[in-house]
Amino acid sequence: MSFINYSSKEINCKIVYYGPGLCGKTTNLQYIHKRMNPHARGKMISLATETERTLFFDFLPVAMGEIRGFKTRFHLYTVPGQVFYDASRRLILRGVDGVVFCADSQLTRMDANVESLENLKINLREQGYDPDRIPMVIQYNKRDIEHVSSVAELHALINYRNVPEYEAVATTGVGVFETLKGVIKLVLIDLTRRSR
Ligand SMILES: Nc1nc2c(ncn2[C@@H]2O[C@H](COP(=O)(O)OP(=O)(O)OP(=O)(O)O)[C@@H](O)[C@H]2O)c(=O)[nH]1
Ligand SMILES: [Mg+2]
Repeated sequence: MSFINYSSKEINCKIVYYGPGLCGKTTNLQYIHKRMNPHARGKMISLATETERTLFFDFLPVAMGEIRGFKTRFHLYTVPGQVFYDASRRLILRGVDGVVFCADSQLTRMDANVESLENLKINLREQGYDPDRIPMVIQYNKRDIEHVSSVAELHALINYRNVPEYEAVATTGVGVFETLKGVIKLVLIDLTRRSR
């Protein structure tokens, strides 16, 4: 739930990167952390296993300038994609304002993408959200790999809401900030609509 503090003139929003294991969620945050002005971002916190799989979450706070005199801060989280960490995913979704669904473009990961999307819908509903209305963008990551599905195929498989979609190579940063800006835009539109 976005938090507006009128006395300190701050808006805080929570964005969650969701998607199957190894699709590149943590890599997105690492790239944002690396490329953002240190004044505009806080520390990145990663709770990972020894093999770098996300164990609980990654967290990165970023500042995005002012809107009508209010400082805007976005708290970026990733969930652990591995199927058995579902309780953690549910917890991390609490209070979410916007979702980046990160899909793995590799042909071998299509079932995992669909499974993760279904899991997202279930967990959003459980938290009282309508999965068809929450601000969301989709990222088709790993476009640099050889055996990938076409964007049209991915769109047909995943993007049933026809939300903004971005091709990405998170390791080199292609599409990473476009994705972030896309979800922030939707979150702010939603915030304006709700506070009217
Ligand atoms: N070739 C290629 N590799 C990528 C890309 N994005 C991420 N990777 C690699 O994929 C692996 C998994 O990336 P992570 O960011 O840890 O994946 P994750 O979604 O956070 O995985 P979990 O924490 O287990 O859910 C790492 O070795 C990354 O370097 C990409 O666009 N292209
Ligand atoms: Mg991770």
